[in-house]
Amino acid sequence: MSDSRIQSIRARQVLDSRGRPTVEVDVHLADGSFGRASVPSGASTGTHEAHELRDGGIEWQGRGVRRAVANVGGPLAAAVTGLDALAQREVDTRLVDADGSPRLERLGANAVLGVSLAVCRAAAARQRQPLYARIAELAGIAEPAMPMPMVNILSGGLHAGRGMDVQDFLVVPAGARSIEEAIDFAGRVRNAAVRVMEARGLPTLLADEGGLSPGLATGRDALLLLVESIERAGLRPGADAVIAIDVAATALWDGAAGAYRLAREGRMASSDEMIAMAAGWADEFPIVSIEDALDEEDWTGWRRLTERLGRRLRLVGDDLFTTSLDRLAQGIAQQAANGVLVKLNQNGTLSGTLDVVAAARAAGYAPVISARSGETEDPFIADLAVGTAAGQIKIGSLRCGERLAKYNQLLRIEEESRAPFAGLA
Ligand code: 2PG
Ligand code: MG
Repeated sequence: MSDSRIQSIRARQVLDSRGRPTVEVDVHLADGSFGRASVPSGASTGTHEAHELRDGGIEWQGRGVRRAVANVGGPLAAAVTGLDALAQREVDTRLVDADGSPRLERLGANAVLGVSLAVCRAAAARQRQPLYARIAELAGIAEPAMPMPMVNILSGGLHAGRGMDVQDFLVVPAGARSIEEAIDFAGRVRNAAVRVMEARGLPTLLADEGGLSPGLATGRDALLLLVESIERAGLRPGADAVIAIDVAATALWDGAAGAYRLAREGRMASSDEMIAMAAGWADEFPIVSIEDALDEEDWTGWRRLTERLGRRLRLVGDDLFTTSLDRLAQGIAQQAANGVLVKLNQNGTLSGTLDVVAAARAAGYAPVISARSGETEDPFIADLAVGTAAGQIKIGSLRCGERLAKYNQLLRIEEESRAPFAGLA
């Protein structure tokens, strides 16, 4: 036991994929084992997410994380130095208690999460275990499994200068039999989309997650383009490849107007009209999952949406649940949604995140492990998806080093582990 004690913790400010500061943490154990982790950051964020502590002021346009870094080296290190790194839950509880606020406002969820993840890596190193195996142990998962990726092809919303109202159109390589084949299928679709867009004179510049942003006026237009791209890739829509959507509707909600603003379409939509739009897409296209079809506080709408489409589609709550046990429990009680997006930094600790995955599973809500639009080269979520056998992962497009770091880690895990490929459950 004594060798796995946490001996030292230090943090630094590094940059994420948007060139914005974020927290990186190094943890050393008494036996010399080492773990490092860095923290992602969202753009389309939910109100109830754990708090990202930023410095304000002039430097780094107010986005510096020097205070979070100082909190790691100060109060957080003081709270957990000397603890056994193998006792992840105790470590996480002490971190949360050291902060003492409900959403980690005081010391920052970015500070807390960095320590939580780096401790897990150090513990895995100490046990000479792959990270996914360590996570599986913590999650009580006997059989880790490779997740089905949903891969961003077309971007809009806050990830692409609001060039389209809907944030993400993703391809799910449903017919693939391995991660490798899934990535191949998705890459073919992405390249076909480039060819289709070039032929139409549409711009093919990259959005924040490496997707393409054709700036089309309606969701239907984007779906037509995506289906055409699947066909051009030599794949069968509905069989080899199906479609997922993240509407990110919280970013469309106009509180003053009491309606959703579809700016590119030039109209406002009520909650029922948003539901009708989603139902229309699902009737016409091979869609398997829709995330955040409605605003984070539109509970009545979410209940109606789930009643209407919940038997046909995965209805995933991102801003709705913010990887919070309380919010998820509220959703389960109201039968709102039937899937939950899982983002470590919305929650703030690894243990807290594992609790959300477990609660989702117990209620029949599908967990989807997700990256943020602002990421680092840390591939932690690849191991998280395998270790929890979550079934699905959302990383972004097949571009940009911070995305590829995760896809590449999945390829490595597929090679070295015997974890079966989940397929599309
Ligand atoms: C989302 C994520 C990832 P962000 O909305 O699901 O695509 O975006 O990190 O900006 O919240
Ligand atoms: Mg989302």
